[in-house]
Amino acid sequence: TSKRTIYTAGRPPWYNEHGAQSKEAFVIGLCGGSASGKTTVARKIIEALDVPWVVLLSVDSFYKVLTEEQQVRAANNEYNFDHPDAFDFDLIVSTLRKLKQGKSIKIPVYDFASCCRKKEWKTLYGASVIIFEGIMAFADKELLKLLDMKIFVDTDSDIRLVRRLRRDVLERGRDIEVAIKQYNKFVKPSFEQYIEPTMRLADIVVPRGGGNMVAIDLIVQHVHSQLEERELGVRYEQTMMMFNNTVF
Ligand code: UZR
Ligand code: MG
Repeated sequence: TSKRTIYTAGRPPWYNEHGAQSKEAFVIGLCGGSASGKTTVARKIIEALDVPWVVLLSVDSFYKVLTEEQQVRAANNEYNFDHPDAFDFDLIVSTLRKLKQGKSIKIPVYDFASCCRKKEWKTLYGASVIIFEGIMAFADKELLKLLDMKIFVDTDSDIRLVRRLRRDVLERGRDIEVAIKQYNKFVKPSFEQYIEPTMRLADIVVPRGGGNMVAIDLIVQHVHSQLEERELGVRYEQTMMMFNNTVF
């Protein structure tokens, strides 16, 4: 296996058009407004994909640790958690890049009660498919380069508002007035300014969200064909090495 084939023209079949090895994990970026149904779409994709190694990674894990002054503002509901500046994109990009290369990574565990990272980080192992979801999944140029398929979940804002309030009040124990105030002050303007414009970066827009099984089926078909293509690359490489062993 030490002999190398010299290519004089074209690119080896296991390299993609950007000159990178295409045997990396397939990364799906999943963006959409708060409470648009991103997690449901991700879960449906994972179920329908039916491949053993899938990882779901959330932008929510990468909130920045707040300074004392920011913590005071957060306690008074004056800190904007829906702004791109609230996220640690450097850590997101380096982490996702490693995971894509098949390396194991550690992700921070964010505690919304203290607005801090917990002491213990969570270990994730490489997968064949990575789903990266969050309101800011398309908000960084370097991050976008890592995404092989970009999906935007487009759910009406009244549906999102109702879901968001229900989740804040029933699941997160927040006061309804505070939740409404936060929605109007931060969630809605940030959606309009930073999230909705990134819809045009998507390869696929899924109207309505998790109930749209036609869209989910189409997405899954594409991922399956991409995985097959990558496995073909592996088989071709093995064939070449066997050829070399036999001939030389
Ligand atoms: P999504 N969020 C929480 O409040 N608590 C959590 O545990 C996770 C998320 C909020 C977050 C942002 N802001 O507005 C929104 N805060 O949910 C993003 N605080 O999450 O995409 O699931 O709606
Ligand atoms: Mg979520």
